[in-house]
Amino acid sequence: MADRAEDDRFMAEALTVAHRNRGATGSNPSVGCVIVRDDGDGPHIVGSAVTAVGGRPHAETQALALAGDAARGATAYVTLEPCSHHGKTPPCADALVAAGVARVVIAVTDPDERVSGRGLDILRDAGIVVDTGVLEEKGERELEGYLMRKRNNRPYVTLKLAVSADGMIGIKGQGQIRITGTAARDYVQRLRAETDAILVGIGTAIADNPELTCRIPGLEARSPLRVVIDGELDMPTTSKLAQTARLVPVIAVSGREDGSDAYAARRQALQDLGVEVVLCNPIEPADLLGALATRGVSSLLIEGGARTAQQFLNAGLVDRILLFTGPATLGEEGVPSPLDRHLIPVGFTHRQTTTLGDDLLDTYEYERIP
Ligand code: AOF
Ligand code: ZN
Repeated sequence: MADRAEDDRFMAEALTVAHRNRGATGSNPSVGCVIVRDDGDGPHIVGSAVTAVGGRPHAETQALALAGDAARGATAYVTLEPCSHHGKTPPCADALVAAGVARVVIAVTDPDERVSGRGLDILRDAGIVVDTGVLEEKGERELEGYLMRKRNNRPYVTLKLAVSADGMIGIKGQGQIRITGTAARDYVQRLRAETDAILVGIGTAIADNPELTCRIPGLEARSPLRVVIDGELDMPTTSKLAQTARLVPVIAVSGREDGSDAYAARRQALQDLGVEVVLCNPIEPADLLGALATRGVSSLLIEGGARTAQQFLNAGLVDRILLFTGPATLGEEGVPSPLDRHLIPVGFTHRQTTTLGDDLLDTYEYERIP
């Protein structure tokens, strides 16, 4: 008999394992697999793995390799339905069957049209006991980017805003203003590492000259793809973004070429530095998200500024808001934020408040009607 509490406990462990490579598995979801056996002395983990950086090998084959013979008769906890397709690797469902696993517990079934339900069939046809929907809601959260891209052909969009106590995001003409403290900035750095792509408008790219990379020691390689909405291609060639484009990719999304020599020259100069120029006219949030999804981007973090945030909010294309509120007051010189703790757009539900040093982090999620 399956023990509900035990299933929840090991699926929670599989979800923790899955989280390790979030944002680092390309277009593949980061899946966790934990193999557990019980020889009468209580359950213990004999193999545990996450989808490899880059997306392959998948989680199950690695966990099975670690378990070896101990996988025979064991239970495998997997956060996503094991694959059934011959893609770049053979099907994980076949590998679970070959290893003699007795039971497979799954959080979320796979919407990938090559898999969807067939992974379950392979397992059941081989006589394996299959239980789905264990910690499904948590699983859906962990896989939110992948699921959004598969179901809606767009990335899951998180809007991050840092506002002063009086609801300002900065001071005009003063570049990057310190609104939040180190704990909040560390949090954002970590978030960047877990996200596929990051987006800012050209106003922010010029005013703040941000690098938008992850600078946590050891996680530099997890910096996201950097995307700038840059209608006229005004990104300075001297900006940190342009200067580091060969190290961490940068896309400038521009309106259609205006035919002028000056535009062509700006474009060439950026391309010479390694910036990829993507034409999109008009630059509509929905089209932009579709183009990013086609490139395999499953999660997008919007980091500014006010205009870009407003554009995506107006289009109904923000799924989560992370609102950092610092203690300082910026006063009349400030640039007002499109939202603050007292003014949250309709449709968003407050999820939690966390204290980070002297700052508050409020999380809101858009409630979609299924
Ligand atoms: C699994 N375990 O760890 C992951 C899975 O391009 P491929 O051949 O690697 O296939 C990508 C698909 O594999 C992806 O869309 C999803 O259905 C599945 N991902 N499956 O069994 C894993 N990451
Ligand atoms: Zn697989």
